[in-house]
Amino acid sequence: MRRFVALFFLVLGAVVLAPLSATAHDVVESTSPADGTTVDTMPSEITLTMSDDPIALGTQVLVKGPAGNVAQGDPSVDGRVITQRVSPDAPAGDYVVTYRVTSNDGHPISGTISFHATVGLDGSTATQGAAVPVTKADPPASQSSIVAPVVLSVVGVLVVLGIVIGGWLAMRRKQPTHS
Ligand SMILES: [Cu+2]
Repeated sequence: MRRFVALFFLVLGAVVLAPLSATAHDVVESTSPADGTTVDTMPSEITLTMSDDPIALGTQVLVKGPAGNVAQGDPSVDGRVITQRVSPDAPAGDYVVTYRVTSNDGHPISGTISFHATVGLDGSTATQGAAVPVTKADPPASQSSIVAPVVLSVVGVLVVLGIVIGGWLAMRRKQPTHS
């Protein structure tokens, strides 16, 4: 019985702790340019600073403006910072940066930031146009990834508890009674 109790708590611990260790995935802490801002001159590179070192594999950054996507070459990953170079032909105007990054825990993170450049790298100018819709880095995914494992943990514990108690009762019942 003592071994049985020890095994039960071992399984219980594994069920409760395993999902919790996988809940914290990285977020984009800051960007340059910052989301929703106006910059005087179009930057020659866009940077995203993550909360932890991302996995370089699968990193994608698009910089879409009046002339389409002006991202030049592949993004580079240096520690927590992802850098995307911008074409020297990038005009002034409204830009939407769409990123897809592989979090340290292997989860993909995607989102967009927007900014306005008053002067382009090509020397053109643009007054601020209509507000560009801003989408924050996937909050529904991060919320569900915290709630779901906790719910699964509780369900898992109840299932394990049921199996253990049921098994124990069945074993007791099967034992021959001494008359
Ligand atoms: Cu994650």
